[in-house]
Amino acid sequence: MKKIKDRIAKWSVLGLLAGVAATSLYAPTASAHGEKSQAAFMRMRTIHWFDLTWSKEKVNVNDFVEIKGKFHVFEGWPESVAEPDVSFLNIGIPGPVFIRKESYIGGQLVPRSVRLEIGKTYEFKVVLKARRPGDWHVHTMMNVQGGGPIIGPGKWITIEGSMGDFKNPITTLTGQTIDLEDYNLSNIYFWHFFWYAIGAAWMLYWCRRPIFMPRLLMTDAGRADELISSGDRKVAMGFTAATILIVIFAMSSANSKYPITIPLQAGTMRGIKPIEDHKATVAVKVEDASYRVPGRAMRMKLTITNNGSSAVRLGEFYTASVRFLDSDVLTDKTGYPEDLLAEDGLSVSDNSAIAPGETRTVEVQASDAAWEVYRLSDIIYDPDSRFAGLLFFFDAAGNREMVQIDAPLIPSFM
Ligand SMILES: [Cu+2]
Repeated sequence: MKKIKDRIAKWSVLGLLAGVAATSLYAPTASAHGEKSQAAFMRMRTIHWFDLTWSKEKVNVNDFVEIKGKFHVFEGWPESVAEPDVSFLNIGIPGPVFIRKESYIGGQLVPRSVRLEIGKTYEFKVVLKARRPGDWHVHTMMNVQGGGPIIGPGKWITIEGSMGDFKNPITTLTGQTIDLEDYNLSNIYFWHFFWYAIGAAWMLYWCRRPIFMPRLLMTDAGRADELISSGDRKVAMGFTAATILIVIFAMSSANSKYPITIPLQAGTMRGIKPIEDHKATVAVKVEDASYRVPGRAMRMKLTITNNGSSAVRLGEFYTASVRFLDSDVLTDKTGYPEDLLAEDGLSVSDNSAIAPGETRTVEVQASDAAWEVYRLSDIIYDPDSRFAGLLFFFDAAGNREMVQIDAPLIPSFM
């Protein structure tokens, strides 16, 4: 019996050590931050982010980074996500490692929620100011009331320097320049400490005498009145009067020190300007689309008609942040996040130029590890097996035509 007990003890100590070692030595860096676990069909069928640029990949504390781009609000918005009537252009970062200095949609400053229209394309710009040193994965994202976060592509940006140097100056309309990083902090410390101290003093006043048993017995014996003396009453009145007086005095002194104050500014902004609609000169019909389970690719059969005046080739298919390019037609020069860029992930059965007026049916395959890494393959678990995306066609001069596609996506198991 003793032997078995010893053995159990020995093995549990070993197990504990192994557990501690495994958890303390294994510290993976997350490369995506939330989007992978979202339903694939929702990522494909809500917002399409494209033409993204990042002004810098490495900055010092207090430097600015500008993220620009466009987003298209997909026509076939899912029922399970509320329509983007109240949306907020946000930035996905682990806390304020940057501060958001400015954000614009359609040239308009958007510090508040906005109303977006389904089917429209908008231009946006976000200006960030570096605050905390480190390597940060920065996402543009849209918060939709009743829908949650819709996360765009994330890019690693390095901040160097020391957070102690960070400054956030603003000039108020009363002509005073303050640093928002520590403005009003000492005042908040003072008043909270002050009232905590008064609360503690009130408790201390009573706790100097025996607190529980003698008082319980006195009260039970019907002598409760003797527990509160006339001196106690005076002290209580003093506390009451002082509290009210301090509140009134402090309020009037706050009013005289800050005579001009305004309420919090809020309210959804409507009338945000989308990019002018442009009727695509290329028409695409998805005949069918499928993907292998398991697998890293999806394929589509597309009937493409060129209604334009110059010959075009298919250069890119975008879905859910992943860009599949045909390197013969398009190479990325924007520094798009590597894990989301399939530089040669798009293969078209016949990608010779489609002449004006010509119609051609082609087999297109979009394949990359990102399909699995970003769990687009998990559409097999979704209750709506339809995809959506953007196709980009280019003519010889480099002019681009964007066509949105949307079709059922059928798994194939054999
Ligand atoms: Cu991330």
